[in-house]
Amino acid sequence: MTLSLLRRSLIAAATVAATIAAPAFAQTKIPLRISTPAVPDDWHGKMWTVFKESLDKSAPGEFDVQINLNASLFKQGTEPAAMARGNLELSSISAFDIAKIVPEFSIFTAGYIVRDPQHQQKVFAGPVGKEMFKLASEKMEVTILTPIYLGTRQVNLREARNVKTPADLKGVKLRMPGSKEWLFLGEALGATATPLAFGEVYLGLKTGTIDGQDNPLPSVRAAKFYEVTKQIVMTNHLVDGIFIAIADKTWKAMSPAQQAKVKAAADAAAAFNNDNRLKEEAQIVDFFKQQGLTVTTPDVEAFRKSVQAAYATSDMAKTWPAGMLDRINNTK
Ligand code: KDO
Repeated sequence: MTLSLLRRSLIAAATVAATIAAPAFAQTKIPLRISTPAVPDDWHGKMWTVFKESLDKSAPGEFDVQINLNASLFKQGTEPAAMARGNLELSSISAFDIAKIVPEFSIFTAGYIVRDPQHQQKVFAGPVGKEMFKLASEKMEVTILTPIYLGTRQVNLREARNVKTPADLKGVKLRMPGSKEWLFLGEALGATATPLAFGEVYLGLKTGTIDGQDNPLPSVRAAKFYEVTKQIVMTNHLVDGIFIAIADKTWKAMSPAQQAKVKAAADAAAAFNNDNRLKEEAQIVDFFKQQGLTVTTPDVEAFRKSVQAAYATSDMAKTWPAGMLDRINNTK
């Protein structure tokens, strides 16, 4: 065999070996399936693109981020169960979802406890948040990566009416998401709470199967509920939060470096949502007025008193950790 022939056969043999061995070395991407009821135009829908872009940059080729909006993969509220079963890796779960399994968490579903977005931020970032997130993580097989400000919930009605106090909502079929904690909030506002998934609210308002719904105003805009309603009542009844959570099985299988990158991506997504949502909330009322809606201010103190009394005497409040309400109230 000549020298060049020998070289060529060696190269050929090496190529075959490399081809055979390749699959063993090929890096398998970690799938990160996301499911959320958020609509594409809402900030907590758009934030997942920020999450994906952040990971694609910090960990190229390591993760396969799959974003499913509009509850297209899992129904609203079923995400924690899907995560525990291993069918879903990530979601933004609500305090209401958590409260179903961790009753103590229902303190964050109660109206007029968290005062404003800054208060929420301080509560979640401080010892109260740390304790409560740990409790949720332990009982739910998920890890809470970061809290998100969903916005301050307002009442949005199909037909305009004079609403000053909870008594003025008597008989109003107010759509709420379908869990007992949500329905409690709707009833505490004085309305007849009617369960319905977020994706069905637009049609419900259009056809009149419901008289109204409650949501933060950026979501009222993004989901176009203003097209089928006539009034917004600025009750400010719940400074709402959701939480980017990841299935424990996925989280624990990651290296510390991967965990740090996923956490940083979740923080970037949260910051994007929070900044944009706060900015939009500060000037969105004009948008609704331009759309022909009336925006009214009720007697918020009357709502606060009545809603707080409903919670104080509820069975739900008995599940709140001792002293927790005072600790939240005293967070400045
Ligand atoms: C809703 O169904 O009203 C709600 O605002 C509840 C939240 O917890 C959250 O699920 C949200 O919908 C969706 O993300 C859609 O914006």
